[in-house]
Amino acid sequence: MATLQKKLAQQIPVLREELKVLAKELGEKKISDVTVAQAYGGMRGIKGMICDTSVVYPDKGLIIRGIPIMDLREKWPEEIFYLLLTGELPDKAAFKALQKEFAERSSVPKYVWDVLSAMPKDSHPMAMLDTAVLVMQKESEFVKAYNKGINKSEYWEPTLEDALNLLAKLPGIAAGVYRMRFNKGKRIGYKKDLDWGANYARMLGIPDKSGVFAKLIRLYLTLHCDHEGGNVSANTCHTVGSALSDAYYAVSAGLNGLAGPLHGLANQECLGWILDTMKLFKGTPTPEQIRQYAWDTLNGGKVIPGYGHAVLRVTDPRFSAFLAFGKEYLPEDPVFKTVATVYDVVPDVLKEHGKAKNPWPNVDAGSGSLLYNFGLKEFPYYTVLFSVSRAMGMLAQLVLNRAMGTPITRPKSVSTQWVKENIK
Ligand code: AMX
Repeated sequence: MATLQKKLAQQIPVLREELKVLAKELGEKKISDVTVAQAYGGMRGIKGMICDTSVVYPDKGLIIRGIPIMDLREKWPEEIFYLLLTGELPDKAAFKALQKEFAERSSVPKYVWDVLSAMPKDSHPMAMLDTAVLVMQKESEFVKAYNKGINKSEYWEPTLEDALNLLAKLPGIAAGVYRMRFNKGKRIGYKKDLDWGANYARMLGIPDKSGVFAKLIRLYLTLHCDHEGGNVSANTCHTVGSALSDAYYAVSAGLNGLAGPLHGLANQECLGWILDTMKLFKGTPTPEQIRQYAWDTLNGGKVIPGYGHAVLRVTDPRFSAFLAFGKEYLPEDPVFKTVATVYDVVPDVLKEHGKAKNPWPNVDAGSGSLLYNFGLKEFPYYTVLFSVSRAMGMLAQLVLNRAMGTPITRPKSVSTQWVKENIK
């Protein structure tokens, strides 16, 4: 099988032809109607963009290029990035080639550390990560090629270069943020003969004699990689990228969205919620105590983090994958046990409460408890881990959109006055 670059070079002309035919034959057909409620309600459910890397079905969860995420949980993140971009899993040679690409591009410019060191010591780790990505914008190969007047049909090639450069550096930057922000001592360098995920685990500096923590990090990176095109981070990255802003601008913008508590920050909030129950009830809480705490949360006008979803209407399979990992490797851990009990109790509470359309857990409900067990206890950091993974999806979408020549995003807004006058 061909390397990622060669594979895409073969696929892209075919894809373009397909799109030309589709646009000609189906261009005038409708795929969605929009209600006033949807226009006021975060555009929920409106089909208004194309994303080929993955699909989220309300009753099945995440499907990557036709493969349910549960069937991919043993795959390594490098394989997932190849799959997101090409629709195929790499063979051994292509997989190794991609791993080598990441290793060769992994060195982080010194100025990144200088900028991060100058930030306030209490900066949020996500603010540090986003700043690091943005400050590397000057490295963009896309910008260099664009300024030289590259043909539009070739935009995807330097965008892929940017994607590979950025992904290769992200584990080092993210681990550096961890060590700097939480006073863990000197940074640990990228080991070129290790895979991308194990490198990240190693550079964090968490002791891992058994290799299970590296397994967890690989799983984490695999499970969070993408969630179709309309979620806040992917959609933001896409919108910014559609102005031909480069990958650094676009991914940094997407990550700023991921940093919100209703999106990626939920994992930090989830573990906080779990630990609060344990503190309140002085140990592993009983189902009844959790029920009481869940009601207190709801009656206090707050959401139960890790539960609910804009699209999903079943237990998120990514949560199930983490639950299975926990049951295999740390079934007796009190925090993990609490997560499992919360799963037994909270859906019924949310059903009874009657507001959330989806009472089931999402990906963020359990991941923190596993990290916590391995000693990664600084939960403001958890969204950074999510980010390293989600960058794969954002970047794969960006490369494909460049290849398809997707135009600048510009939906039409209407005013409340317009609604009053025109909708009867
Ligand atoms: N706890 C309490 N109330 C909830 C709830 C929860 N977990 N999930 C939804 N609701 C409430 C909403 O706040 C909303 O209340 P309102 O009418 O007073 O505004 C009502 O139920 C209807 O919301 P919805 O249509 O079911 O959800 P949504 O599409 O508007 O929002 C989400 C989806 C994820 C933001 C929401 O479920 C939520 O806030 N969950 C908790 C935070 C969380 O886990 N976020 C992570 C999502 C996954 C991710 O991106 N990482």
